[in-house]
Amino acid sequence: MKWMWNPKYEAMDRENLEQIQLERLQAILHHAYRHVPFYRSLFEDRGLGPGDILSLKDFQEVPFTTKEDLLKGFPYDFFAVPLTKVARIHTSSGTTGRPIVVGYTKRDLQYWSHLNARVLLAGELGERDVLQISFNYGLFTGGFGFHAGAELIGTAVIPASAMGITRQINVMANFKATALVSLPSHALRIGHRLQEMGIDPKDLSLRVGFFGAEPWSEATRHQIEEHLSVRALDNYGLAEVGGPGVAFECQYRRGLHINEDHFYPEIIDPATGKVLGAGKEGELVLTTLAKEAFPILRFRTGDLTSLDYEPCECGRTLVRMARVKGRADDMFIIRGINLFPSQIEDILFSFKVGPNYIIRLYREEGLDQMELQVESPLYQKDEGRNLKGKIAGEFMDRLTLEVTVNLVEPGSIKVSRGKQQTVVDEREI
Ligand code: DLL
Repeated sequence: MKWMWNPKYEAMDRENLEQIQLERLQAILHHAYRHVPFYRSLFEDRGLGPGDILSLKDFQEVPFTTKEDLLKGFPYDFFAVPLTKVARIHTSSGTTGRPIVVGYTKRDLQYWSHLNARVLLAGELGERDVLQISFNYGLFTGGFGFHAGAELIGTAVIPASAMGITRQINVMANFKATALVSLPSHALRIGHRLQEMGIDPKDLSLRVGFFGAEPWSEATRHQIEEHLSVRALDNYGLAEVGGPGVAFECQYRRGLHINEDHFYPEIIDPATGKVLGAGKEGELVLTTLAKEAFPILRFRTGDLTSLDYEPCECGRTLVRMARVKGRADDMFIIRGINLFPSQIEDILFSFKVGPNYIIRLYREEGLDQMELQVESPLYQKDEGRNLKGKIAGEFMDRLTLEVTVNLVEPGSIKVSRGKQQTVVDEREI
């Protein structure tokens, strides 16, 4: 029970846990049915009532909710409480003006802070620690989510937020940060800059880092651990179900424990929607079990993983999800911003370019970069330079994303017969 924030739930035997899940599911189904017209019609279309779900197995009758559904409900259609009861609003990252808007009641915020405390305590964070949070404090869920969790534990928090790498390093060194919360790619950049500055990471006070919000690999973990002299732990979450605090690694690092008393996980075959058994890889589907403002039923996360129900050596019985293997759709994440190629296309095609283009993702000194190669008759002309600047400006305006635009000769981009491969990802994660 050491290093568990809520041992009662984190180490509960499965029979009791499933009973709690079922009771909470039934309550959330009623709540969603009563207060969100989308769910009411979803049920009615199938001739189902929320009272028809008598077991976890029955729950598989409930249709999925997708990102597209949520976008159609912009901004507040999925809120299950009036705005007077909403205490906080965040959004999913990576948007073209219509993000997925999520809300929290006071109680949701309380629960959320406990869930993040679980993540941090599993990394043995305590009152003696100084935690630097390098996630953006804003509409993104990362900064505020971890902040509240750390405050519960009683750790000294440095809300560094999104500032430049060198300033992050100065703060880290001067304030003697012992722990770091950031994107893994951000930690890599910090590591590279430390090398450039000739700073030995062992001279810093860092000992543990909590990284998430984008895919990363074991290879990246090794690099971060070496360059920053920290123990690196993975954590997973998404705005649609509340932000960070959904799943986290313990010190054994054999998968990420899902906070199952708050999120009911299923793995489905992304092509057929069929529920797959333990150990099978597929798309993660999540249902919130206790959210008041923004309950979500069977949300298709798009993230590919598998579930392992064997109890862990740490004593937690919470199921473990494997490190996210990739996406079931074509979403990609650049510097923590989630994007679909269609969003890039929307901006590109508001200019007279195309029809073919390539999105090249690569990394320079640890920093994600995006190059857009797009066909245009102006590719060798002076006006071309102007056009490139305008396109890049539009990306900055609409997505706060720095991109390099290169115009290429019309017809020079190879068109494939099947699904066009528009994203070339050269980043080693
Ligand atoms: O990224 C919430 C978060 C904040 C998680 C801070 C962890 C730490 P979104 O912006 O909605 O929310 O992006 C969610 O990011 O569906 C995954 O595709 C991806 N993702 C998040 N964590 C991981 C991870 C936050 N540990 C989307 N490994 C998710 C791989 C991750 N992918």
